[in-house]
Amino acid sequence: MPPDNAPVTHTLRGKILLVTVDNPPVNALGVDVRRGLAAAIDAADANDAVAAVLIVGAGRNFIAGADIREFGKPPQPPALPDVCNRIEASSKPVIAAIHGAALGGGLEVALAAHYRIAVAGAKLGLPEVQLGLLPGAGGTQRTPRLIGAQAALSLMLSGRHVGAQEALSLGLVDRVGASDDVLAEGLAYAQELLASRAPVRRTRDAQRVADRAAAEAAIAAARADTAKKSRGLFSPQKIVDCVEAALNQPFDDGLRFERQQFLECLASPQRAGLVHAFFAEREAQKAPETKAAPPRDVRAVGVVGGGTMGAGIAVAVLDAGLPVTMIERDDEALARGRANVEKVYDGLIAKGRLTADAKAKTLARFSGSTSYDALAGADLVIEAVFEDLAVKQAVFGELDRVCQPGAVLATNTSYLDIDAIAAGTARVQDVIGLHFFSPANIMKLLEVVVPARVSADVVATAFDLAKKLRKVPVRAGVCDGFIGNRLLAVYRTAADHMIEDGASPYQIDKVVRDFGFPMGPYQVIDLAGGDIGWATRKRRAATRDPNARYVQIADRLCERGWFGQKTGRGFYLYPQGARTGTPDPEVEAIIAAERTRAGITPRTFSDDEILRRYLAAMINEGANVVHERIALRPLDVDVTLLYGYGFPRYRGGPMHYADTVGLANVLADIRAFAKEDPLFWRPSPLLVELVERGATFASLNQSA
Ligand code: T1G
Ligand code: NAD
Repeated sequence: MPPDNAPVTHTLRGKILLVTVDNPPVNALGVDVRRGLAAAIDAADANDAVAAVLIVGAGRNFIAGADIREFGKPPQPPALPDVCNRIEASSKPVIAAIHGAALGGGLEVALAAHYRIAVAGAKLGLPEVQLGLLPGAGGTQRTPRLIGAQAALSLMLSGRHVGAQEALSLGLVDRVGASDDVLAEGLAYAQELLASRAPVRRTRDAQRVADRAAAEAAIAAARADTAKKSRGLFSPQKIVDCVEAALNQPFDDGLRFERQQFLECLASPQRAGLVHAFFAEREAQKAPETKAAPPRDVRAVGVVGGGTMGAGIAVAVLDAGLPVTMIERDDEALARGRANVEKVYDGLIAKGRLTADAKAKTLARFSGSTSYDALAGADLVIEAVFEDLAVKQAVFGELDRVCQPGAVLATNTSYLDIDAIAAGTARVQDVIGLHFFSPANIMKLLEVVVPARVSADVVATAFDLAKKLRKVPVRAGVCDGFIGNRLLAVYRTAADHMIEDGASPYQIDKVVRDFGFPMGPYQVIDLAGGDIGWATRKRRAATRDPNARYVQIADRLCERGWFGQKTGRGFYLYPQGARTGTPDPEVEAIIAAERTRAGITPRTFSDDEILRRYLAAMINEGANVVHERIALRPLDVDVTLLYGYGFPRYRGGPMHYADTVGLANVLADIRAFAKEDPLFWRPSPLLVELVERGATFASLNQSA
């Protein structure tokens, strides 16, 4: 009998052997859990007093999958496919009773069982594709047999979670419990099966994939779809290959084929990038202040400014179930602010994703005013007015006057000095930066910008709010552009230098897209509006280093009013409001004229050189923000670029990517580029130090 503190224990309940997986925090299938499960089935088979086996999870989940922390380490037997085969081969009926998460290997364990019951709140899924993997413990062979090829492919290629009722309708489970007491429901179901002399029923023998025509059509459709949509991802096609094997090969041959494909995915750098992203986004949510102080209670939120950001922020807060009070300058602007909020919900109704009734219920928590006194009861206020220091300081003066003691005062500024904004109040300890990204109700990233004199519980409150808004928070220090916009300014400048030196903006955009970004830098400018960057450049002109190279090409376009999609042309042409631009020969002519003005003889750039310069600029500035503790760890830079700037997730972020190409190589590139421009290409002291020590950025990712 295993010791009580073993991650898997079993005890006899009448004729049922109750097997409990208890491996906090999510019952991941680490080596001891795998051994415990196999041993439990052996014990059941060897004990005549046992007529059936019931597997449950302790805590909030059934089993959340393989232990992701074991990936990349030497494998320890038994492998999970063998454990699943052992469960399936049991001579006694095995029942899985599911609550919380049954994901990846956790669902595969349940599929290897002979019967499955789920209770309300359960979430079942095969999300391995999100980790660059595939269900490698029989999932690609058992799932199609149980629910058919089309449903299995949809589950495995999307990685989405399904609830108990949908799992029942799909055929993933046999029963949904009447109550959410998983143990009671599991035991009752096992009793019922025993009473009805239910036989051992092996999923490998299920026949849903036998409908060849349907299966072949589903496989062909999935193959075409992944070719179009997988954007460089490695494992989706392999999932389709495995389901095809399930259709065409005997179970054990299919299982061997699956194992081979799984091991190839495991060895792929994409798996390493996606697993890094998985843990990095969870680590980013742990700032020192969140451990030092509990968050303040936030039940009512104010938003000042109802423009692009204010409205999006209001929607994000409303969607989190909180009441919002919006403040605007005047009635007309307030009406515009409310209309901006309503527009989001009307859009959802038009797409059939929201009912008018639900919209009305949500907007019942929205109120607006032109008087700041309306914010007297707010626990937290987010300011999103014009990007002007004096305007913001005036707003914070008003907030200081009307807000209750202990209210958190946040600014959504993109670039301004938050210490200077706070200094205008008598409560600097309550002022913080909450930098949302447009559209604020969609973009997951939230830079929590920590000024010098803010109190720890205010920072903790910001992180807690991020969780409520389902955002991914990253702690950032105060500097021009914080983490994301600071890096953006540098790698965008590197791109501008290449254009003036001979590259085409269209070539650069293609190289960046081929690397995995959804858009290149010039498509992004056209989407966001060239006028925003132009205003920033003009604001910075007075303090710009006169020795620094300044490329004026974007200014030439803005002077013509070519701001991008919103004006029908920018770096690209957008005829009739097209969303995809076409290269513009007039832009190339302007670039040629600028080269002549700057006395530059253009040269050709290979795609490889463009990519190395673009990423070297990004990585080097990433190292600078870590060196200056604007970002506490390289993973904070990675999470920022992944969630706010389109960095391809399977590459893990710029700092993780730098480790994969080798910091010495990145530094060598920077030193080579510095020969032509030593002012722009100054190697980060941190990068130099790590290379000298033979260390990696990953070595700095310990808990903050
Ligand atoms: N392995 C190791 N640690 C895990 C883990 C896992 N599978 N899942 C979660 N954790 C840690 C996580 O890092 C965090 O740690 C804590 O648990 C709580 O997680 C062969 C190969 C289950 C829905 O992809 O989706 O099976 O930060 O903050 O919001 O086919 O975690 O506290 O130190 O996310 O309540 C497939 C991944 C694996 C599921 C819970 N499984 N996990 O969400 O908590 S591949 C998955 C989740 C596989 C087989 C293949 C979520 C959750 P810390 P959390 P949560
Ligand atoms: P916007 O021009 O769309 O909206 C600003 C709103 O503030 C206007 O509706 C205006 O009426 C209102 N306003 C101005 N002064 C006010 C006052 N004293 N009291 C109440 N309301 C007032 O601007 P935006 O794009 O929403 O940007 C707002 C802030 O968010 C800026 O600081 C900007 O830098 C920042 N930001 C913008 C983006 C973006 O992509 N647009 C992204 C992140 C952060």
